[in-house]
Amino acid sequence: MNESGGIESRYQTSKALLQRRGQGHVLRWWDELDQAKREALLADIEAVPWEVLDPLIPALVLNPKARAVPHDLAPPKVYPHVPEPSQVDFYTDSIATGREIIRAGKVAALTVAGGQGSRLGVDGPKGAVVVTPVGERTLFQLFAEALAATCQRYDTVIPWYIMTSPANHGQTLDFFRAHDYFGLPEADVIMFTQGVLPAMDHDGRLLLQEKHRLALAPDGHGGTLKALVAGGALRDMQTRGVEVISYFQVDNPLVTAVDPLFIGLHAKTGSEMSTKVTPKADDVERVGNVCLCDGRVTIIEYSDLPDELAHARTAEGHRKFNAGNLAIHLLDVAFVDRVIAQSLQMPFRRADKVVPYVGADGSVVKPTSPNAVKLEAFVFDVLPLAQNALVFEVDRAEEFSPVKNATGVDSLETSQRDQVRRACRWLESAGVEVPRDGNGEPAVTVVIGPSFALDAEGVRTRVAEVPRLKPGDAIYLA
Ligand code: UD2
Repeated sequence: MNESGGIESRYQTSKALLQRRGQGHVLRWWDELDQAKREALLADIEAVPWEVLDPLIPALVLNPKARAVPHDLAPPKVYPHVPEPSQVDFYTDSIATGREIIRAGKVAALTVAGGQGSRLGVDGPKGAVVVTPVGERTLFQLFAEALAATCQRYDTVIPWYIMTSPANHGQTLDFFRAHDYFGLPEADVIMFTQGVLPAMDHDGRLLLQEKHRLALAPDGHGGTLKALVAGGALRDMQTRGVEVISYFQVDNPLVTAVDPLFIGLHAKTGSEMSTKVTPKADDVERVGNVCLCDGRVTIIEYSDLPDELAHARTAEGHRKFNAGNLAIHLLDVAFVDRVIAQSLQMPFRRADKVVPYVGADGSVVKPTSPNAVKLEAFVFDVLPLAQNALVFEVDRAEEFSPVKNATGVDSLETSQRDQVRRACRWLESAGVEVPRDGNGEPAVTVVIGPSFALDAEGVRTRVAEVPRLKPGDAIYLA
């Protein structure tokens, strides 16, 4: 069959498939498209996972029902940040176990970086945004420095898997190449792309972002597991002997990328998937709520938790659902393999978004209010399937200050403030005098890069290299 015959039969197949679904409008500009654009549009149409999408359109787009919140929610068992006296030995043993696991090369790092940094107003990969108030460090470089320092500390290799989306994969790859992978071996930085789903209008009709392109969106960080398998990354982990994945989001510069205590607790309790939490800042903080439902660790996103539960108090007057999800997880490779092998259909959620689209007259419409539905899966939805899921509480000031919004909460400003606060706490714990203002805030802008120290302990071993600090100093310790 010649080329045009090939594309003609593909066109007829797609046309029939679309018309059966009331989506014939997707091909309305076909006659004016050149060969390359026809090819591109057919490729988009043929890549749509209709077996996933078909049931979701009526369920989530046409007749959306409020997600049923389990009625029998209870707070989870939480391993405290500071061990109870009876737990001290267990924690000490766990740190040693975690270090052995890291040293044995059984840990991989995984960063989910496929989201569209729309809230930050960033064009391009969020990981390429400079987030330190001094030292010009991007998120990706901070993680790269942390992984390099961890590999050096434990004399091991920690492969780093980075999930991108089709929209930012090329830019992410170019960014790492331009920076020579920040000194990491290129073979140990493995990028893989997550799946996409078409955006739709409220009538379930697929939107075109251009006359020859569907409006496509990443399928949520829940797409990580399927993408790990589909792209061969999980197989690569198994080939390397990796047993546990240290999962974190691209937006949190304070994260401990590879945490021996967390890994040790996870291993010693036989957990298949573990998650870090911190006490919520307020009843309705925009984080997931880690709960128990039918005895299974479950995360209920803030947007799905009824107000009466968000404001619920215990008999002692404490917030009942207080374990805020930090999106810092550990997943056993064997668990991911089992879940995907069971071809688990991740539950999808509806997200109402503003999506530009090609209007009836062929021009691009840029709505000012949500006009479209995107469908995304959440990785934490597999937590209930994990045996012995462990919930570990950490100190927010030490591990969590994401850069999500242009201003306000979880912004560049709050994250830079928290980077400096943490650095100054670490310096003072090492006996360094830190000038502070009348409010007790640091009067210096100091950030401690992972290549200088990964924690307060690391600062104590290098305190001789810290210059005397004067008010107004701006120093990045590298
Ligand atoms: C997430 C959690 C929230 C809390 C918070 C901590 C969800 C739904 N909510 O809120 O409970 O833990 O983080 O900061 O997880 N991403 C992809 N591909 C996608 C979508 C997202 O890689 O298709 C990445 C994205 O790059 C970002 C992270 O996932 O690093 C979270 O993205 P989000 O904006 O969906 O979730 P957020 O930040 O509202």
